[in-house]
Formats: sequence, structure tokens, C-alpha cells
Amino acid sequence: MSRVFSGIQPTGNIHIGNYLGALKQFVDLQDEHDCIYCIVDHHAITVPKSAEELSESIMNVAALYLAVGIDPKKSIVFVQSDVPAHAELGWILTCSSTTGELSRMTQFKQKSKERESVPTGLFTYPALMAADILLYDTGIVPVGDDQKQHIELTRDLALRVNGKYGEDTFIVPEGRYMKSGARVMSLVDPTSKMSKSDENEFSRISLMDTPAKIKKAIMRATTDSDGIIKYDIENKPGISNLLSIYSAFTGKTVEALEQQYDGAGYGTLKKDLVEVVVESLAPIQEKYNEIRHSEELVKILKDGAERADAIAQETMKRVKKNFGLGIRL
Ligand code: AQP
Repeated sequence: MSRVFSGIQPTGNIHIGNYLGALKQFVDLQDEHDCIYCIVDHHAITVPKSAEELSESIMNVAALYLAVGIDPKKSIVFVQSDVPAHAELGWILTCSSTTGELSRMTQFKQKSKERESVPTGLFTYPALMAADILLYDTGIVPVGDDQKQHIELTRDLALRVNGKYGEDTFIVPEGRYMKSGARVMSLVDPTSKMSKSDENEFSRISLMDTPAKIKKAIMRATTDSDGIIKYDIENKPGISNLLSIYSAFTGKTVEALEQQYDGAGYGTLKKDLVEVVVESLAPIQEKYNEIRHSEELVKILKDGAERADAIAQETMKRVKKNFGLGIRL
């Protein structure tokens, strides 16, 4: 049985892109796999933020993990900085990666583009992400489409290290991408992905948004002017995005939706989508409010960190031995 590992950065409000691209798969996988889900707070500090904001976000993401249906009896849920081996293996893999391959990462290029000075962590974070995954002998990594390049890098690093230091060092993982929802686009600019850190709050729908905010964001979503409800990413990115979101929430195929809305206006599609999203998020919001400030949440995270740490330490023994690190007689 392959182990599953994935994480989400506590960098703001989790949105429906994170949910449809990643979280939904996390829940589906836990019945058949041994799953580990992490709140990757070391990644969140690649772009500096205040301590209050970060600790608030960590607990918000943890509560959302449980609210969407991750069951701590089945899966390990923990905060990355509670298991020091992530940073340790992160350094080892930074040393196994090259500046050439890290500078080819599109996320790095995008995130560093508008900055005058670029934090080093933003550059090296794919090596830390590889460490997060490889630390747990992971076989499957459920993520959104935007992470494909980082998963490929993780595989390259694992193969490179195995070739040099021993085939037993790492398991080479595979990415797992959803068919629909793998890449949810911004509602304002449907050619760029929906993102937590987009300055325009109407570009996204966060899982805790009120029905009024959801309605506003969807009704004003950017579309085109030809009035035809058809999936065509190239020429109709806005409508295609709305159809994908609709499909991912309801399980209806895009083709079925095109038929259902044949001849209808964009307003009708948008109104129905508001209803679909509001209804889908209501039970998540209810569970979130129950658990967010509970002692139980803290207990689950502490217990998760202990269990994750035990697995991570075993991997580190093997990695250090293969690399020749530490004291040895
Ligand atoms: N728009 C998206 N569509 C589908 N999946 C997405 N994911 C992110 N955005 C979309 C998936 O969500 C998981 C967690 O992402 P993350 O928080 O680790 O980092 P990110 O990809 O950088 O997400 P954001 O929302 O864009 O955050 P910021 O703005 O902070 O960078 C991943 O599996 C990702 O694929």
C-alpha cells in the first residue's frame, strides 16, 4: 500500500482551487492509503509575514483539514515545523539540487518577478518540498496541476540521490492530479490560477466566504461577450473555468453541463453555480466553526507530529548512513 503525503501552505484563506485541486483528493485517499497531511509552515515564511498572522493561518488550515473530512483516526495531520527532520532533509536535498534546475521552476520565476529583492527561501523551497515528500517514503502525492514541475523535481532528486548514495535511500513518488479541478483559475483573470495571495479578493472563493461574497465573486466573474456556454480554454477561459468549477463540485461532466445550459445565458449559469458552491461549502463551514478553537484540534496536531516524527527519524537514520553523515565507528 503506497503512502500518501501532501501539504498546504498557511499563507492565507484556503480557496476552492486548493479544495478541488488538493483537499478533495486528500479525503478520498484516506480510506485506501496510509495518509500524512501537513501544514507546511516553513514554506509560508519564504515570503515574510507577521507571527500573529502565521500562527492564525496555521490553525485555520488545520481546522479546515478536519472540516473537509480528513479523519485524524485514519490520517496523520501535523504542522511541518513540529518535525525538525523536514529542515534537516531539506538542507541535504538543497545540496543535491542545482541552481540551474531551481531557477527553471515557473513558480519561482512568477513569485520573484515583481520583487526588488528575492528571499533565498523562495528559490530553494522546491528542495524543501522534495524533503517533505521523501521523508515519509511517499508513493503518491495528491496535488493541483501547478505543482507538476515540483513533483518532477522531487522525482529527479530522489533518482539522483539513489543513483549516487544507494537505491534504498528514497522511494520515488508519483504525483496524483484530479481530472477536474486540477487547476482552478482566477475569477478576475481566468488565464492565471486562483491564488491565496492574489490582492483582489474577488479573484477567489475562500472556503469560509459568506454566501453574499460567493455570489458577488461569481456574478462578476470575467467572461466573454459571445454568450455561448461552451468549454474552450483558449478562446473562452472564463466560461471554461466556471464550467470546471461546476463540474468538480457536482460530479456532472462538462459535456452534460454544456447540454444543460445550451441556449441559456451566462447569468443563469452563474446563478446556479452560486447555489452549488454555497450549498457545497455550508457543511464545511459548520464543522470548521465547531472545531477551530477547540482543545481537540491542538491535541490532534500534537499527536500527529509525534507519529510523523517517528517515521521521519527512521528515514533520517537511513539517509544519514547512506550519505556518511554523523558519528560512525
Ligand atoms: N488554483 C488552483 N487550482 C487547483 N489546485 C490548486 N492548488 C493551489 N492553487 C490551485 C493546490 O493546492 C495545494 C496547496 O497549495 P499551496 O498552498 O501549497 O501553494 P500554492 O500552490 O502556491 O497555492 P496558492 O493558493 O496559490 O497560494 P499562494 O498564493 O500562497 O502561493 C497544492 O496541491 C496546489 O497544487
